[in-house]
Amino acid sequence: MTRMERELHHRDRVGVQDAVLLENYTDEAEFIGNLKKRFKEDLIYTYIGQVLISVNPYKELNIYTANDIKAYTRKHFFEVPPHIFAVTDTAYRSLKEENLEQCILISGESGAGKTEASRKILQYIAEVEQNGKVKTVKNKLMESTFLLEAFGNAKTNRNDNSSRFGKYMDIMFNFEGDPVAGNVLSYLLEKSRVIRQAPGERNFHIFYQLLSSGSNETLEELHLSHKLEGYYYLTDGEKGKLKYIDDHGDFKKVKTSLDTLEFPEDRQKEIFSILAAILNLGNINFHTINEKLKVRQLELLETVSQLFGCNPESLHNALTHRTVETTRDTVKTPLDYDQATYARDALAKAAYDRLFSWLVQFINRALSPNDYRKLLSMGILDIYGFEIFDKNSFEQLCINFCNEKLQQLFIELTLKSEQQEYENEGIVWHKVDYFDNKIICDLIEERHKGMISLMDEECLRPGDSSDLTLLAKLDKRLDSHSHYISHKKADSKMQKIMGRDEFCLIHYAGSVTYNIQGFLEKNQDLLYRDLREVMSNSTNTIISEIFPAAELKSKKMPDTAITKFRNSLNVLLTILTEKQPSYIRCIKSNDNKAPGYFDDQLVQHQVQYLGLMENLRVRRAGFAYRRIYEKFLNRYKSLCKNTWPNYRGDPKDGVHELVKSLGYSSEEYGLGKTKIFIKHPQTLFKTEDAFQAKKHEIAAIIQSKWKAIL
Ligand code: AD9
Ligand code: MG
Repeated sequence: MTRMERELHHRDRVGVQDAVLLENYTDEAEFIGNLKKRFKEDLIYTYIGQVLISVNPYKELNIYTANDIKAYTRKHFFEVPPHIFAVTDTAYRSLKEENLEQCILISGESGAGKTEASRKILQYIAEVEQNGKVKTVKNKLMESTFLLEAFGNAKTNRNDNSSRFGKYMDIMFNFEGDPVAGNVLSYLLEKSRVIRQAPGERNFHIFYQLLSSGSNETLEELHLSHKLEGYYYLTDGEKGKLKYIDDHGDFKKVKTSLDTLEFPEDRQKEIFSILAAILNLGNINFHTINEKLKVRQLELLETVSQLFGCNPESLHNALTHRTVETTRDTVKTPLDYDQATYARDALAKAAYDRLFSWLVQFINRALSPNDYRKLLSMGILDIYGFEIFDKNSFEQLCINFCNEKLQQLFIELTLKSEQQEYENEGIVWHKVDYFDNKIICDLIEERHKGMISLMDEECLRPGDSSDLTLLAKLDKRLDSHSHYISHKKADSKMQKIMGRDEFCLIHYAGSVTYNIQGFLEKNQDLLYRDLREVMSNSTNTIISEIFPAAELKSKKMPDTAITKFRNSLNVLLTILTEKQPSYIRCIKSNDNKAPGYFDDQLVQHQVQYLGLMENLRVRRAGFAYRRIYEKFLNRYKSLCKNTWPNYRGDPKDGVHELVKSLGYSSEEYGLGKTKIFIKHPQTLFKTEDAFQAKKHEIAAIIQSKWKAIL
């Protein structure tokens, strides 16, 4: 059976592997029907050209074995069924053979399968080249992702293992193509989770792992007990243990990771001590004695101080007072109950957030290259997906803004660049319209006018600024923007569900209503100087490192949280645009984590906002496949007597000869400056089939000749 016949034979049952092959390619229902058909057969991967679509199966599939890895190694992209290994292998070959730096960009909403996808990529890289020398680096890469997930992931109402930080991991290869080093950049950890969780959600995994698995002795040393309900910072959300999360087993894995990454034993102790300090700190309360605010549980204060490695009196003082420096002198003012509670929580958040950054730095040292010869890198971007909860806050705005920026990058790199390539190569084609979400990115980040500027202005304004004055400002200044809906501007139906302290943004992925409460505080991200000072004198070496004394001397106002985030995102985008991108678009199959269930409506929504139909139209309107002349000629030269066995002229002319003899019609292909463009994949398949037949023919001839000689 030829490839074409096989293709047709299977099509009824398993759909088409590349949506470019769909007859009614503009028909969304047919596109989704194809995904569904494949999903029902456990075929979760489908292409749009080079872009991989992955639909979360919510069950373990037996498709990631060592044999599968072998099956995808050194294969042409279109010769094997769609798979994340095919994308990884193609990127890896391009890095190794063409010396091009790569990045793999994984997008999709929360729970769609991004983190799982990034693990599979790493698995492939770790196994594809078996070289004993680099085994330790590979182990370290795998272990570091596990460790970061323990500290940076949590159960949310969307995903039991939701990434609460953005992660960009560079894997660096030497000239032989072996992974020899790595580097991780982390983005904005959702630190408010340390002190509070929404109903049904959990704090970061590591707290539960520590409590459920440390031996009694270790827990005693850390002044902890197994009882989750004993900790104020753990009681807001999901109560107790979850059957389907193995905290006990995971803790052992965390220990293994720490050992593999060579965290010294005393550093490990310090890490756990900080975690224990945070849990105990959350239980501290305040009361007033003789009109003075004091910590209610002095014994607990002793414990926390011991765990943080700081002086109890100083900590007591710093939790209940604030020193303000004016131009002339310093004034120490007592805090009221709310301010002290705020200070306590701010300390817990800062300690955890800075500990996380410290871990990333330590991991980077463990993964750093041994020598400084030129290395090529492959970056994997796995960030938190687009989120819509019943109640959305500052954190969701940051996460969704990040997703807007990535969608913008996708548009830049695939839709715009596709046009650019035709222009560069001098190929005629018809432009396709698509929704460009730049308008929403601008609404958020435009200098002086966008939300970020307005938020920062309100944070820095002395006097009576509050969340509500910020909301009033946003409502007034952004009133005319088509993607900003204030309570006043909303229609009557929407007004009923929208609070007066809310605003709504029409994101590329859907409308999200944000509650303004806490925006200013979270953006300002203030930790009183007194607490930073106490921490900087700590005997816990990690604590004194992450609260450096030098920070206290700086007179410069630190950037706000969202400004820091925007700046680091823009740096990331610059890094990404300099690399060869591959795209994985993850789709969530249903909202209930149900294995094998395909919710048509939910998928349709994602197909729409991910712009997959536009992606497909652009792909079809243009040319589905393109190849550099030399490569095309090299592979198929045996199919034409004028180019076989060697063609000595200009490769472009050779390709022209070749396609003429193959009988390509003139609308079927275009000859650019450096590449041949082929309109329909079927044409290339036919050529590939002819090539395979020819190969066998040639092999048979050679074999019979050998036989004759022998
Ligand atoms: V978030 O934005 O970090 O909240 P992700 O990262 O997109 O989200 P994740 O990869 O964590 O989602 O996937 C969620 C769950 O779906 C996993 O815990 C698995 O149970 C399940 N999943 C995802 N991809 C696969 C897969 N290829 N095979 C089997 C999968 N299960
Ligand atoms: Mg994730």
